[in-house]
Amino acid sequence: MSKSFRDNPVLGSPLLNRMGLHAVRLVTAHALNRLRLFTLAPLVPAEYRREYRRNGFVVIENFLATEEFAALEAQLRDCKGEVRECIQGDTLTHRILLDEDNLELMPACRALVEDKRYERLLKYCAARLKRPLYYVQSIKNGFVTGNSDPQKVLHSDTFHSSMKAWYFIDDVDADRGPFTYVPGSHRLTWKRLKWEYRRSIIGRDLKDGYSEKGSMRADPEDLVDMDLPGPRALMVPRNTLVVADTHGFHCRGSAAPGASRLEIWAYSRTNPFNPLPGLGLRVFSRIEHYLARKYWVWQDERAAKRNGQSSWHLVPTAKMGEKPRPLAPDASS
Ligand SMILES: O=C(O)CCC(=O)C(=O)O
Ligand SMILES: [Fe+2]
Repeated sequence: MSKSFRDNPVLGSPLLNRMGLHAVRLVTAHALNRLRLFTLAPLVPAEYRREYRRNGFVVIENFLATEEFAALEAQLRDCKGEVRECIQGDTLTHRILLDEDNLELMPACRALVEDKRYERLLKYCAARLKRPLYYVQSIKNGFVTGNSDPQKVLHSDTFHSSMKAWYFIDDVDADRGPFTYVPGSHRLTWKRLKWEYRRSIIGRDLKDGYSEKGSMRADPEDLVDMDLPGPRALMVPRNTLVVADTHGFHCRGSAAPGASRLEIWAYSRTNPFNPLPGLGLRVFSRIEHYLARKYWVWQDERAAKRNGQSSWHLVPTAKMGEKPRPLAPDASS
């Protein structure tokens, strides 16, 4: 769904936003999300629904039995499949799309994504019945020389609810950039609505690189303005599942250079103006995977013509488990 104030002259119009365009989009999207969540309530036990509605995230430790976790970990430490890399500041993200071919190569991953508890919780939190996209993901902090990682600044991904989930294979302590969330910041309170309204009027002129594209950054004063508590870093042991509504303010915590985090990452975003949760047909996922791969190849070809590399470029599979090399002496400056 279109969200950029800068690139969309209608959504970015100061006049229309002064008249309430952004605010109306927010209120409508939130009301319809509540309706879809209500429809999907039977999928998930009441305690998780309450936690998600109250905080905007759910944390489940010891998600898999010890032997299941061990099998999954062994498979992920020796990953198969095509790895794509994205460089953001000094941080690398490596991802393997878990489509049918890769699930065939990694049956322990299939066992997780077909685990009904996992699938139903993610679908409920996404308020959508279509399967989320699943990836093996490794976040490698300070593996390259660059500016700071933009994911480490507190932000809301978009104006409406969307679901992301992390099933951690590594212990996530303070050094490994723990997922960090402002509890309750997914709710559309009157103060949040006023903050969003004011921001939307100047949205297209904001210059932090993200807010103007519709992913609002928030600093500590903004949180005070919205009566929100401080961010909570979710330092959790391996074998923990975290599911979050990334409309709420969140970021990746700061990390020690060279620290990495391995996880199964899932993502689902819906049309926020659709009142229905849709269908869960597998064929939709197959089409989505096919289109994603085509898109990446098209981006590779375009980048090659400029003698560059696409933002999600291919790297050898062995890079997934790679340890950091010593950085250049100026890397930390
Ligand atoms: O990796 C993380 O902990 C959070 C990154 C983030 O902001 C996102 O995936 O939307
Ligand atoms: Fe985010």
